[in-house]
Amino acid sequence: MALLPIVQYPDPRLAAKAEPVVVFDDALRQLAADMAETMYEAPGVGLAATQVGKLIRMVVIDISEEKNDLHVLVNPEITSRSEEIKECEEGCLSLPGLYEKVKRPSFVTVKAQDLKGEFFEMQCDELMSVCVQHELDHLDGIVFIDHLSQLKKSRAAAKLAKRRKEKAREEKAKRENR
Ligand code: K1U
Ligand code: ZN
Repeated sequence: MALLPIVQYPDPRLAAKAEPVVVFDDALRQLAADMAETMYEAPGVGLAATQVGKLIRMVVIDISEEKNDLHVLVNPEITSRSEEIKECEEGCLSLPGLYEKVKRPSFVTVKAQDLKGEFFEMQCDELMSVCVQHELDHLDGIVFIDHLSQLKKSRAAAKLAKRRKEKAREEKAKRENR
């Protein structure tokens, strides 16, 4: 297994539409295992293949406290969305440290394939619903701040840039004090 580098916003790969998976082989299973390890290590509750620079339609999700309930969704599609909308705070491993409220349907049904190509369906609510919608957006080149108004998005991007500058400064100071 291997930890994979996570592509950081505004890398243009995050804005690309991912291609459907057509071959269900050992290489796909290895990528899913590496993505899961990367997600657990980050730590995060989801990760899309797009975020590790692979433009294929696969995501991994585990929202359990114990980190023992891994879902791998290949070629996922939302087949129904509730009319009810809920606003939840979201984060993203490609925009670390940034948290913003996003409005999305409260409940969704997702159809996907597993690593053998078998179809399954998931009814999602609460954090699973938010996470599934967030991860599926990544496969369509959408990041969570794209759901904000232009003004809020520019403020969020500025906040992220400021945070990155501060972090770089802190790391430089740490290196110089060594
Ligand atoms: O797609 C990603 O970058 C993963 C993202 C998923 C997500 C989180 C919250 C709302 C919507 C989507 C993350 O996991 S960000 C990290 C995070 O929020 C978290 C980390 C550890 C435990 C719980 C949450
Ligand atoms: Zn994300």
